[in-house]
Amino acid sequence: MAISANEYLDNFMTGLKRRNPGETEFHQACYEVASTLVPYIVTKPKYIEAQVLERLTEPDRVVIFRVSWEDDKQNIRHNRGYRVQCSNAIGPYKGGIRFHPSVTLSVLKFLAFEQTFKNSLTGLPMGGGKGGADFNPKGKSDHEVMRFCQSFMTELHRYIGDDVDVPAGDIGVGGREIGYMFGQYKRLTTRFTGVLTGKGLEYGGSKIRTEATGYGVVYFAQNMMKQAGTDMAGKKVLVSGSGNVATYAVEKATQLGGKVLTMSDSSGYIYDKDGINAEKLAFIQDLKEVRRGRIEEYAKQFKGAEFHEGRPWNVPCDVALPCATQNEINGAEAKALLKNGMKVISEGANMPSDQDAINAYIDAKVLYGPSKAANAGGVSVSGMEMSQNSARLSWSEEELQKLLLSVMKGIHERCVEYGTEGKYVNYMKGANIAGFVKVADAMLAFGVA
Ligand code: NDP
Ligand code: 2IT
Repeated sequence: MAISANEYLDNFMTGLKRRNPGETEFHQACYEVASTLVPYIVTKPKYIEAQVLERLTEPDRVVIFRVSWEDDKQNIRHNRGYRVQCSNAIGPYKGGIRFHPSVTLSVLKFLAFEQTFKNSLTGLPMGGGKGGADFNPKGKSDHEVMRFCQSFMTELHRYIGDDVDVPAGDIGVGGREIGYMFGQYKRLTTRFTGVLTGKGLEYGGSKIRTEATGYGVVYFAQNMMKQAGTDMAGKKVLVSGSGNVATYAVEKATQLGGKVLTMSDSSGYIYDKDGINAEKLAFIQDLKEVRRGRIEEYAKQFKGAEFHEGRPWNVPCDVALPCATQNEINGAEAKALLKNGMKVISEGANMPSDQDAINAYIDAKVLYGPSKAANAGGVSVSGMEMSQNSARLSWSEEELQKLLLSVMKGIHERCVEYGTEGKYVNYMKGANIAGFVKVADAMLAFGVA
């Protein structure tokens, strides 16, 4: 007799937890995918017999290395560096690098796993990987960051390459860090290739890569809202974070007529009842990117704005765009959002909602755009940066804007195709199944590997 979905899921999770003890973020991400995927694959014996899900949750390889560097006072410092190469079934490993003290193997395994599905959903030929270090860039001088990045790349360069594995930015890694790492790669190998994306425009970067993730998050929300017969105009929007993704999500939501009431950092959030317009956003960008200050300064600068400790999810809104980090919305916060009228959530951060929060959105049947679909605009333009580098060309901004819009529309369509349940679109289910099918079919073509 065929195994039931519940039994399969239980066995799968028991085995996964036994093989990966203590890796709670990795367990969480795998459960989120498996809980929607298993009912689908139990009806498709080819995936079960070939153990595709089991193989996909065991990364192709993980590299862990020491990163030694010298601070400005000539103290010797060291951190732990990683690269998790999850799957190259449909293209070279692709995914960001994160520098944050909370980085662990579990965090990077969850991110690499998610990235594999996300990259598949884009329709572009990219596998999934993620890397990083438990380095804290806060309070470090530019020289310290440069020495750290150079040391990190001195080890990492052996494992990456333009047809092998192409890293990019993530939390704590932006244009400055990519520049230092690309420079070191070039020095070590004498090769000028598209080995990293998110590069400066002077040295092979793509137009709109910086904006792409945040814009894409709003485009995904807009696609969901269009399907439901509404739009962004006049909506009250909450954003968390004040980094790369948050900044351009605020910009695009505002351009489309939304009123953004909040942004945040790890110390708290600002609430501006008048809305964060372009001029105020420019202040935030200078504060965070150039002066590397704290968000509280916003409340001192603009009359009527308030600073609060904690997270912004108790502020009433129509649309929520979490753009900071994983597990930044728990079940109680999700319920508060829903009680206060939230109808749309589009995730900029990776796995910002915990499982209780996701269950609450789906039970309430609101429009829920899960991260692997909603934040795929960034890696999509990274894929376009790779194509431009290979062709030794650079495409116009207009062309790239069109491509980003069409990739986000395509992802939305794939989610609708696999996630429609009567009148409701379960975008999480749609994203997980659509992302899986392409990778799984490629794996089947390779036989046992
Ligand atoms: P940045 O480093 O530019 O910004 C991160 C923001 O999140 C900062 O405001 C930071 O606050 C806040 N933050 C980070 N960690 C925490 C925490 N533990 N608690 C509260 N706030 C926190 O990163 P990005 O904007 O690039 O990334 C944000 C999210 O988007 C991440 O989940 C990332 O994986 C995801 N993402 C990024 C993509 C990209 O292209 N960059 C693509 C797709 C997803 P503070 O300044 O205080 O540290
Ligand atoms: O989570 C992500 O998709 C990213 N950090 C971007 C990855 C990339 O390769 O552009």
